[in-house]
Amino acid sequence: MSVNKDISVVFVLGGPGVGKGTQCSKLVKDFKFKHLSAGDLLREEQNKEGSQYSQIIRQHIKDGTIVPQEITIQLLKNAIIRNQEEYQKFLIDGFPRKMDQAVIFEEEVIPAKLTIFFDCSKDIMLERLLERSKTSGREDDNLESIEKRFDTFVKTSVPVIEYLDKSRHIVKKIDCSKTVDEIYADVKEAMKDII
Ligand code: UP5
Ligand code: MG
Repeated sequence: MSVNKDISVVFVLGGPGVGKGTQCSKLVKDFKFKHLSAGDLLREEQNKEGSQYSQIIRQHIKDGTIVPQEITIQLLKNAIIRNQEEYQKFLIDGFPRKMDQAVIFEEEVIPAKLTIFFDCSKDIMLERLLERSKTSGREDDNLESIEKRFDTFVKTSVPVIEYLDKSRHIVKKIDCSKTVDEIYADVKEAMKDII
């Protein structure tokens, strides 16, 4: 089966802990979006009994590096296909975060209509992640992994956002240093043509 070309895809990008998942959860309460977090799909695959990818996913997540694109793209593509009868609009959270992923996904799955880029300082993201680490149970919510995730974001993922902005002209940047509700108001404004 293939992806229906009539669906709309929005990439939701930004550094670790900036609030991508939080804002996507608010959007799905108010609008009919399917929220697909690449990180959540990878964690689910990692924990699946008998998955041949468990080890490789676990290692990359712990090291804050990017899982090979073919694994993540296949998981996303399958999830879109499973949901495209019910949903017309998809929030793809935390993907693409490496150039090869961006190019292959847009060529072989579907081009995105819009990219929301959540931006705030590293200090704020760190504070949010350390707070979340008290309860999240995530294997990468520790200082060592968090530093590596920041490093990968700056070196590998920021160039993808620049590419989507300068070459594809589909990026809207949102200041995420504010409260959840203030940010959400800006998100709705940035997405008004799609919601
Ligand atoms: N919070 C949120 N907004 C707030 C606000 N305005 N004010 C105060 N607090 C706020 O939020 C983080 C915390 O902050 C929460 O406690 C929240 O309540 C609070 P959240 O919404 O969870 O932030 P989010 O941006 O979703 O952070 P997350 O940790 O999920 O981002 P990452 O990008 O680091 O994680 P992800 O799950 O996307 O990826 C994990 C790993 O998977 C990657 O490091 C990588 O190894 C792998 N991966 C790939 O290899 N390929 C991919 O394509 C995707 C992931
Ligand atoms: Mg998240």
